[in-house]
Amino acid sequence: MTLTNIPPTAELQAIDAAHHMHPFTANGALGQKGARIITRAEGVRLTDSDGTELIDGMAGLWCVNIGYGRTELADAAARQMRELPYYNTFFQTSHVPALRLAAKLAELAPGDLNHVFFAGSGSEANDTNIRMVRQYWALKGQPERRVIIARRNGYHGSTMGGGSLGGMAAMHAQGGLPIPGIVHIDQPYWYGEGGAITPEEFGLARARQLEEQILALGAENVAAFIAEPVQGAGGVIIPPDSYWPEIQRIVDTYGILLIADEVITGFGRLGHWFGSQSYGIRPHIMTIAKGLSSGYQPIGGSVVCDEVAHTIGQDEFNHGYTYSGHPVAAAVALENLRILEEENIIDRVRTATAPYLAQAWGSLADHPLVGEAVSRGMMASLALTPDKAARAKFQAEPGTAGYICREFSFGNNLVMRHVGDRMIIAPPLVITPADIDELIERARRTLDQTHAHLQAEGMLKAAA
Ligand code: PXG
Repeated sequence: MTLTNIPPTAELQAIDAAHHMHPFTANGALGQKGARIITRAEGVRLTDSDGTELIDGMAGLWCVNIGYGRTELADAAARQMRELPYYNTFFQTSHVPALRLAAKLAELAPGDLNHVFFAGSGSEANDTNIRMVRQYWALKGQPERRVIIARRNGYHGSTMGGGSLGGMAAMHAQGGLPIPGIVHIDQPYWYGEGGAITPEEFGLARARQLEEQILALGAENVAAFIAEPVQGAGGVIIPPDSYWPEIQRIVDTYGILLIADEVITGFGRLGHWFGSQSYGIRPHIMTIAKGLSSGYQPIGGSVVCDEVAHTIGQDEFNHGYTYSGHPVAAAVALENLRILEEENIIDRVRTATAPYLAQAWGSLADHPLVGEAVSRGMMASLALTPDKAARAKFQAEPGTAGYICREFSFGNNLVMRHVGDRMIIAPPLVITPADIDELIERARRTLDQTHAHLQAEGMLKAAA
């Protein structure tokens, strides 16, 4: 079935500009330019209102893990809407999709992460986490353990809580963030911040900032540490191998809770069900969203270990959302998990697709504009640079070259994002080697065009 009678693009853009406020957007400027309007999608490809087809290198917003067009999920939603479109899980009631999804997640999650508190999004789930870890310590008789340590350039959502946990300076600059009781340490970004030391030394040094921060605050005041196994929105920052084992040692030593924000890294993106498994870490809580439903329905949650869940269960936890465990979203998530499992999509990522992507994406490192080209699972990034050997930044304001590159990429019908001057992709997990070849071909053409443009404009200059 297709949607028919879509008005001309200019008309849609005018309506959009007049009434629709876009997230993370200067809406005035977008209104002048006009948004690209996506009308359909199938597999790894999007179609816009002009009928142009694009490769979606970002899986929507890091979420469409099983790809577009899986009608089984539409059928699951329709079935559930007919049977029970909504009911809540407050006030001593439950329903079948939510309890089944909680049980399925307990089965898939590592260790004793056997309990799920549902939310409508990753941001909401992280807000839940802030309240849950503080309530946990209060119930343990240590109410002064309130501080949550997070990281600069981490991303944990856009609510007051999520945006505060995140370490995005541009977000903190607006609206009074961060809320009290959250402190940030530096990120394990060797390429950008590692200077002359080796990645392994740098990974240890950045992990030890956690220990220094715990000691500075007093361990008796620290509730938890939260981090993404691999930073996504921060630019696909892959930590050195030394980083996570040292973090695990530190949280174990000081008995603080570890929250792994798996919103992007969950559900196969790193070749295991969860990124924590890829890195061998043992979180007490995992934040989930995005790939849980492959983005077909908005749903997120906190997957919680026995100790924390049993403690929280000793008293009323005064927290929850109208749509916690929404039956339609839960039914769609269950169908998504069935497809991921039965079609061995995650095994294929680990054994075939991710190695193929690593090799193909890695080949871009020979480009004169590329300082590094790295990947982990189905997340990949490259650094644009005016001087490869020096890992130099551009003289132009950060993000200028990245934005130019992004514009060429869209022109080549490839959705590739920029974060500052890093270019990033995280395609659907079902992308084939042939699609990857096409993606890389478009990315290389994009880099050539960007390089020529920067050269012509005299912008291939390193910052002093
Ligand atoms: N944690 C992580 C690790 C995320 O990546 C969230 C929490 C928040 O999830 P919700 O569902 O509330 O959006 C995210 C979301 C970007 C971008 O620019 C990334 C996200 C959201 C919007 C934009 O890469 N990640």
